[in-house]
Amino acid sequence: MKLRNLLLVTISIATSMILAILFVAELLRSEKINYALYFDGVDDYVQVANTDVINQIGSGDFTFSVLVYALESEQVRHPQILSNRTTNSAGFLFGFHGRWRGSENKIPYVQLDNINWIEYPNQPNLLDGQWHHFVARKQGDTLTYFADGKLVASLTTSRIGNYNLASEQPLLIGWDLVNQSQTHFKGKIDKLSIWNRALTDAEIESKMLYSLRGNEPGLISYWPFDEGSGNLVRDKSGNGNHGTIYGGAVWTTGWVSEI
Ligand SMILES: [Ca+2]
Ligand SMILES: [Ca+2]
Repeated sequence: MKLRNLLLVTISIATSMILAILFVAELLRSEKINYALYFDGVDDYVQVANTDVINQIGSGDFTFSVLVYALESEQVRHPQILSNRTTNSAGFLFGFHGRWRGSENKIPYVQLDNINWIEYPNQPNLLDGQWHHFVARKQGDTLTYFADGKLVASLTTSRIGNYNLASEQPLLIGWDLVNQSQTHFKGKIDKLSIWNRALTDAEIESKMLYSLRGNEPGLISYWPFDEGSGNLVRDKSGNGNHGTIYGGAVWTTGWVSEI
């Protein structure tokens, strides 16, 4: 083989290898894109048809976890993240309550048994145009809230412990069917998960909720919101609790670690 041909073959092989490396790098990059779902605050929501997602919890322990990116000034009065209410006293709410009793911002909370469990001062503002992590945990008679991994409030009563949050209403993300005009959330929702056990303080502080595998003990639904297209929101827990997008909620960039 002449030197010139050898050189051409070498260049050709090298080019192919570089292209292959670039192709693999692009594949890896595209798999790492973290999407979220953007709700318009008007008529967007996601419905999970299987009521067993919540009903299997009954009056047992639970943990709800979500990452949100939103502005309070753009919200209706009580924007919700999760709900399954059929009436004020059947089902639950997990989201934000309007300013109340002198609070300076909307209050991250849970409603159980027709009670808004929010009687504490200095509520954290999670609707300030940055990503925030909000967790609500029920353990026995105690309901505890965590903002960005830090415990911010804890309430204890048998009324919390005894309440069964099951209902006949499918689970909704971003809206509440009972208070339709005042509950559409406006902003991004990412990495939403539901557990049928009380996560420990350490688990919540560890940021494990930012990168779940899907097979963690007690995880009964996990929506990473990474589809990036289409109207299906897949449950990565393996339990098949997929959601359907209504109202035209759009895919957008998700939580990013540097924030
Ligand atoms: Ca995501
Ligand atoms: Ca819409």
